[in-house]
Amino acid sequence: MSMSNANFPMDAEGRTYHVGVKRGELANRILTVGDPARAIILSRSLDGVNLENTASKAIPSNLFSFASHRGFLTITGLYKGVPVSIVAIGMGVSMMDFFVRECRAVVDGPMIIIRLGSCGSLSDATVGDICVPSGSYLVQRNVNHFADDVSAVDVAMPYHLSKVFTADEEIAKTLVKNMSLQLGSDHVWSGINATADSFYSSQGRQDENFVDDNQELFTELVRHEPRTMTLEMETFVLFHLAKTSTGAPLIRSGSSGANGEETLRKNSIRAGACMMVFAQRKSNAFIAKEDVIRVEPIAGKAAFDSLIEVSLGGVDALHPNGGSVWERALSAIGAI
Ligand code: R1P
Ligand code: URA
Repeated sequence: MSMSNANFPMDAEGRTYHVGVKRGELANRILTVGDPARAIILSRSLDGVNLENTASKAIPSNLFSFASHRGFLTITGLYKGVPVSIVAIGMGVSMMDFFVRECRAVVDGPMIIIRLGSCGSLSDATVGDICVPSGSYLVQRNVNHFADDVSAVDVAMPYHLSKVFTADEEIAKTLVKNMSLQLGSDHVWSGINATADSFYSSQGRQDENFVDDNQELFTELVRHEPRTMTLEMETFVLFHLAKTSTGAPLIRSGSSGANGEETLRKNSIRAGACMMVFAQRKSNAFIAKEDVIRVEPIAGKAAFDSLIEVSLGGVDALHPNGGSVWERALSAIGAI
């Protein structure tokens, strides 16, 4: 694969280096998940899928899909007549950074990105419940704390806790409403998420094979942010990049680069998240497979309903349908 532009590598076809997507393959509305198997399950809720002829682990043949050499899986189709994409990104903050930046680079106009992930619960939310964060902070292991020559400040802080970056308020409200309709409001929780840079030490898991100094981490998290509800590994980066996103260039005008670009308002990305509780960290319970199978598709429908309910402005502001992978499906339903 030959790439040009060391600053933002793309191949001759215009595919990005890691996610592997190019213009016209990604919709302005994206649902992102960690697990590729979850992406495939959710894709079964998209329009025109023939469930009888689709093996349970297969991507429905009427949908566009692309699996990148770095483990990202993109699936695009229509949901209730609206173009949407599902992107599975794997795990961790770097994967979220690759995903948001590379997707932003190939889509014209404003974007909505919702993450449907799994998490650990520090609140009373139990396994199988859904948590919708109104904001997220980052928990980072302070590696200097574990060095031989530690300063007083390093000793004091084995983990760094960032400020809270907020979800889009309308998206969060819409997610709570739609999740409550699907699962009952008793099973839907609001609060603040903590995104950790590891599944183990930075989420307070005890491991005798390593010195982690994390016995007091839960207490520290609640002291830092009393509304702390969940722990997972990506949402902070999504909210942070949405907050720092600039106005989206509309490349269809034929111009590129700083001169002559039409730009939309700042913060061209609106972001929200919802997580299924897989681990109850207070009781130490872990979700049963049957509960994952039950909750995933229902939560997926509520997330898709939310993704299309929030307005992104007129179609003129969105990525052009012409030449896109969803053009034929829109034309088949007479929408263009
Ligand atoms: C860890 O098991 C993974 O599960 C959570 C965490 O954020 C991390 O990626 O989310 P996903 O189920 O979406 O991957
Ligand atoms: N994902 C996480 O990151 N943590 C958990 O405890 C469960 C799922």
